[in-house]
Formats: sequence, C-alpha cells, structure tokens
Amino acid sequence: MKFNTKTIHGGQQNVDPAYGSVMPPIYQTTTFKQSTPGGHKGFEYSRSGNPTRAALERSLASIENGNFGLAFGSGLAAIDAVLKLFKPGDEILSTNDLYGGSYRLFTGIFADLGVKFHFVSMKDAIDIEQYINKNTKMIWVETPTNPMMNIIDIEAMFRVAKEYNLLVAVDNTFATPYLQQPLDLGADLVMYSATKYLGGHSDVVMGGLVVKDQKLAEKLYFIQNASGAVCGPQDSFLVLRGIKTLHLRMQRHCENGEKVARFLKDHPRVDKVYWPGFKNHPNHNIAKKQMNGFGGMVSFTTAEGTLESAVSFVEKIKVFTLAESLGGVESLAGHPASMTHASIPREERAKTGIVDSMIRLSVGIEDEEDLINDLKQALG
Ligand code: P1T
Repeated sequence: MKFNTKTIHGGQQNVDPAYGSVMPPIYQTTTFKQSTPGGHKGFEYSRSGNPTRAALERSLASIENGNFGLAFGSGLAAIDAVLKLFKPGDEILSTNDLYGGSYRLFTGIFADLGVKFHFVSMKDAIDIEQYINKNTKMIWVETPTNPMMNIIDIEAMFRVAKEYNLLVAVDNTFATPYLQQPLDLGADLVMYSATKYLGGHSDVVMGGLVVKDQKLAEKLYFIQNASGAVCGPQDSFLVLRGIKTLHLRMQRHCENGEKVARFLKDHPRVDKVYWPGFKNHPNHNIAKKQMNGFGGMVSFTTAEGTLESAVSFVEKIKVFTLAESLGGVESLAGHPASMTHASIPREERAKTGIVDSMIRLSVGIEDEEDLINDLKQALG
C-alpha cells in the first residue's frame, strides 16, 4: 500500500463489523463485559486498551512503516514513556536544539531521577562519539529541530548507534511520516506530538510512538498501561480522522512554507530565515536525501534584531495567529524565547541561536496570497 492510501486505510478494517460504519465507532466506555473472569473480546479496561485507540495505534504503525503503535495523552507523555525505559546512571545523547518542553522533561524530571543527558550538536555524526561511554543507552534526535530547523542525518546517527549498541529515537513531529520515515533509515523508535500535523486541526493534544521491534513494543506497552498516560476514545477518533488527510495537508503546508520562506528571505526587515529548502541551509543536502519535502515550518529573525521588533510583528499579524503549537490548518506565529522555549535557560538558548528577535511560523493551508499580504503588513 502506498502512503496516500495508508493514511486512509492503513491498519483499518474497511467497515466496522457491527453495523458496517465506515469510520471506527467511538467506544466511549471505561470497561468491557467479561463472560467469565478473563473471558472478553480483546478489551477489558480502556487504560489497557480501547478499540478506537487501537484503530488509531494501528494507523500510526502503518503510516510510519512500523509494526506497533502506541498513543498517549500528549507528545510529552509519549516521551515520558520512552524515558521510563532507562535507569539511574544511564546516559542519553540529545539534540541540543529541541522543543523546550522535551528539554524541561529531560532536565527537570529525569535528570533528577539519575538519568544523565548530554545536549550535543548533531550536525556532524562524528562529533557525538566523544560523548558515548559504557552507560550510554540512547540517541534522541529531533529533526527538523524546533525552532532552528536544523537537520540531523538519521542514517548517520543509526551507524554510530549500531557500533555502540544504542537505541535511536526520532521526534518526527515537524516532518511527519509524509516527509520522513525514520524507521526505514534505521531508527528504533519514532515519536510524535500528534497534537500537530497528525491531528492537523488544533483540536486535540496527543502523542504517539511507533516501533518495529516486538520486545521494545512490549516494554513500552507495559509502561503505557502501568503509568496510564493514555488518550481517550474521542481524541483517538479525531486524530484518526486527521491522519486521513495528512498527505493533502502536508503537500499544501510544504507549498505555502516555501512561498513564505522565499518571501521572507527577500524582505529588508528580515535578517535570517531558517528553512531547510534553501540551498545554503547547512544540511540542505541531508534534508533532500532523507525528506520528501521541506515542511511548513519557517523561523526568522528581524533585521532590527530586537525583542521589540519581534513583539511588534506578532502583535500586528491578522491572518496568522500568535499562539503556541503548530501543524494545524491555520497559520500560527510564535515567539520561541518567551513561549515554546522559555523553559530553556537564556544562555542555553543563545548557544543554539534562539534569540529574542526570532519568530517561528507554522504556515497553514490558507491561500498563499493572504498569508504573504499578512506578513507584508506586519513587517511594515
Ligand atoms: O505538546 P505535546 O503534544 O505534549 O508535544 C510536545 C512536543 C514534542 N516534540 C516537539 C517537536 C514539539 O514541537 C512538541 C510540542 N510543541 C509545541 C507545543 C510548540 O509550539 O512547539
């Protein structure tokens, strides 16, 4: 099955056996009748498993070319489940430029529990080997990174990981499986904030994991059930519905993203534009190799280079909305230093280039002319 068919049919029964409904029913129930203790039809309690969530989990596995999908109450709940695979003393190498909430979870919770994190630039795979020792267990890769749009070579990370017997986990939130399939490039685990492009309509908070290996799936399923950070059936239904148009939406996100990136690049009130489709992007060739497009996320800094100029821009936009999050049909603008990445200390932010004059755009699927006109008027 090709990707554009998998988004609609992957992992699904084509009709529900009860009444032939084309969409899986929303099984809004906590529990399931047993005829005798243990005598049930595959589901016993909705934390352990729910048919609507199971339909979504099969869809996630299918679109990512994995064997097992797991859905959680948020992207961070999914990351939290991954980190519970480790013990005090274990070490993890993470991209040094990543979503602020992931950084907060790593440093604010799991570091206190004894897991050691090394935040390293992963622009060149060779640079990470110096951080690997006998305690190292996993490489955590976010690509493209949030908000700097750096690209990390997943295959190169896999080659290093294989040598040292490490897991490779990829946060595929920005790219989605439409643009990038990390498991095919050697990753062991893919993570999503399904809140973003997978849901696609800014109406659900959810996270997902996809793996190929059964043993790893079993461990993660144990954690999912034991810790209990699952999503509900209604939200599972909404994300399942979102996935059905993922390919169409992503195509338009990519087209509009490119238009916006090129417009900003030529604008006198703009300094730097971060978008992996530019030939002079430091890892443009890797993006071309491992992605099927460059996505709808674009970050830029103002020519004035001040906090005030960034604030003035985000206060003037009309079609774009100033808000956290990304990946919905509507265009959003964010100010990473004070919003999504405020939990990263200022000096750490500065090291990766998240300056006060930076704005991050999640380019939606509206008419491109309206988006460009809005940016034009807001830049003044
Ligand atoms: O918000 P949640 O569903 O818990 O997902 C967390 C998360 C994980 N990974 C990446 C790359 C993310 O961007 C996010 C969430 N990000 C935002 C809310 C944001 O505006 O960047």
